[in-house]
Formats: sequence, structure tokens, C-alpha cells
Amino acid sequence: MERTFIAIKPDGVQRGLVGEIINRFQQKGFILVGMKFMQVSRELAEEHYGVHRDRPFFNGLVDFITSSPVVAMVWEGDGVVASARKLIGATNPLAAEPGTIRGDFGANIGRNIIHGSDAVETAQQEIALWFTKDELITWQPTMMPWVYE
Ligand code: IDP
Ligand code: MG
Repeated sequence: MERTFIAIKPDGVQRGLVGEIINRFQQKGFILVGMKFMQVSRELAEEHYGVHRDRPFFNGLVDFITSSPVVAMVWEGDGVVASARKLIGATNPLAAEPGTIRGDFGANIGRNIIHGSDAVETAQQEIALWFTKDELITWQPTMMPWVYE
């Protein structure tokens, strides 16, 4: 089944939103397959955001992501990559719809609370960057027949 990489950024952790955010993914019916609380190295942050290396906000973004702990997670489910992006909302929280995580809790593009992979291929790369294979657990929650036909 499809998997995506989700990270609660330092602002989400500092603001006490970890439980709220995990709840939204659980309540949707997605399956948690990996999670760790970590202080991100500059090397990992630069690699993760490598696509934005030439953007004016890159250094500030790396400073921010490495400034305080994050919660890194892998979630599984049919169509989870695109669906997680919908749960998260638009990059700029001011443009994100109410009901989305960024729409409900954010007010600034540089403090948008959460990261989610933008495509299936990106998700595979990000999962491999952040997690080792033995940190990911394949399991069958007993609720599955009540979530999937
Ligand atoms: P995404 O997180 O919705 O995929 P991207 O365009 O991939 O958005 O940008 C990655 C991250 O870079 C954003 O989540 C945000 O933290 C930061 N970012 C993007 N644009 C800006 C900006 O204009 N100013 C400050 N930070 C930005
Ligand atoms: Mg992105």
C-alpha cells in the first residue's frame, strides 16, 4: 500500500499540536508505520529541502527546521500521499482552507506547522532519507475492515 512522509515541524511541536495532528491522520483511517522525535541535523535538512536550494528562503528554512525538535512519521493507506496533502492544506496557511491543518493552525508561510510529501516518488525518497527499513513496521490494524470495503 502507498506510504507518505509527514513531519511535524518545530513550530507544530513547540505549539503543542503533535497530538492534534496525529489524531487527524488516525481519524482519517491512515495507518502509522513509523514515528520518531528528533533533532534534525543541518545535513539532513539541506538534503530534504534540496529542491529549494536556490530559493531566497532556503537558509532560513534550514535554520528553522534544525532549531527545535520535529516529529517524523510515515503513514500508509490508499492514496495517502495526495490525501495527506489535502489534510495539510496549501503551503501558505493564509490561503489554506479552514478544516486543513495549516488552515486551522497557521498564519505565516514560514511557520506552516507540517510537511507532507508532494508525490508518490518524492514520498519514497523522503522515507528512505529519514527512516531505516527496520524503523518501519508493517502491521494490520484490527479496524481495517471498518475503514476499507
Ligand atoms: P510545501 O511544504 O507545501 O510542499 P514547498 O513549496 O515545497 O511547500 O516549500 C517547502 C517549505 O518551504 C514550505 O513548507 C515552507 O516551510 C517553506 N517556504 C516555502 N515558500 C516560502 C516562502 O516564501 N517564505 C518562507 N518559507 C517558505
Ligand atoms: Mg514541498
